Amino acid sequence: PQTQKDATKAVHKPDYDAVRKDIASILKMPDYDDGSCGPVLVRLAWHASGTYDKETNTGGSNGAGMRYEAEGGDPANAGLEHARRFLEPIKQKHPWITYADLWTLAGVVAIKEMGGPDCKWKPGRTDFADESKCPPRGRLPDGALAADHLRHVFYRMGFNDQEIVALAGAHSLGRCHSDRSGFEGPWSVTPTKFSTQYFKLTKFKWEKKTWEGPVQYKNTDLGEELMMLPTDMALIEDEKFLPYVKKYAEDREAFYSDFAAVFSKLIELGVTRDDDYESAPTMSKEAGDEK
Ligand code: CCH
Repeated sequence: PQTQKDATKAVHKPDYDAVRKDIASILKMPDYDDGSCGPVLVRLAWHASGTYDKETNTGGSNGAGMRYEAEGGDPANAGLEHARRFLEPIKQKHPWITYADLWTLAGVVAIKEMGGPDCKWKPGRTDFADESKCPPRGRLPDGALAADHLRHVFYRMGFNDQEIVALAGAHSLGRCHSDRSGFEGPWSVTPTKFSTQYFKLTKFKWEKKTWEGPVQYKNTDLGEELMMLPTDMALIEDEKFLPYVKKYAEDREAFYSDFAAVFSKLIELGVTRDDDYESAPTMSKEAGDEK
């Protein structure tokens, strides 16, 4: 039977499951994009984490530096103010959670709720008190570039070619907005469902879109104009990336489990905790040890 002491402990234990439920409850948003803010929450978690540099052990999701102009104002982060705004009522309701934990957890919950895998998540990130520790701008990838740029950026974080391709599969979700990145349109006809669609699309024929905007590729075989960025095309043009693209297009299980492993690794980059830190119940082991 539960003792008085256990009950008191339960009350004081941060209730991450309650936060997860509240995140799940705000995803459906009929007036926003394709009816869900899930994709932009995934992008928030990724951009919070993707500034990591393994040489200097700087950047990463710890700190929630995007709250400050130094990082939030990086043109690469345009549009993510919407994601942060959507999460603000949840922060107000659960003020004990740090922004850095909330943003990464929101990405994990959104992936799961949109039909994706369970990505391990562990709390314990802290928020910077000011912007002095924000990473320099320019560390996130530029969609206008090619394979060597992808390797430069993702090797800096400590990822390999297979992990780069697995992560890119998140582009089954969401869309580009001309007023944010300059690019326009979705990659998939089901942008609010986590799937292998992005990899299947590589079998299509893509041509340069004729428009005023930056170079992007288009295909209308599925009745709707879908898009690929130059960096997406790099995955099928590069002979080392291509085998993983083909594999993930055919093997859903492999993609889901590799994606879960690499996304968990991404959101752990640069995060350090006290040894005696008590893990969340959903965490069975240290994220990122799989590979
Ligand atoms: Fe991405 N991404 N991404 N991306 N991304 C954009 C949107 C999303 C690149 C460029 C862009 C990842 C990797 C890359 C998402 C998840 C991930 C946009 C449009 C560009 C440009 C932004 C806009 O206009 O709103 C490039 C380059 C790379 C290099 O690899 C990775 C890794 C992930 C996650 C694991 C998601 C989700 C979106 C949709 C956001 C939305 O608002 O719908």
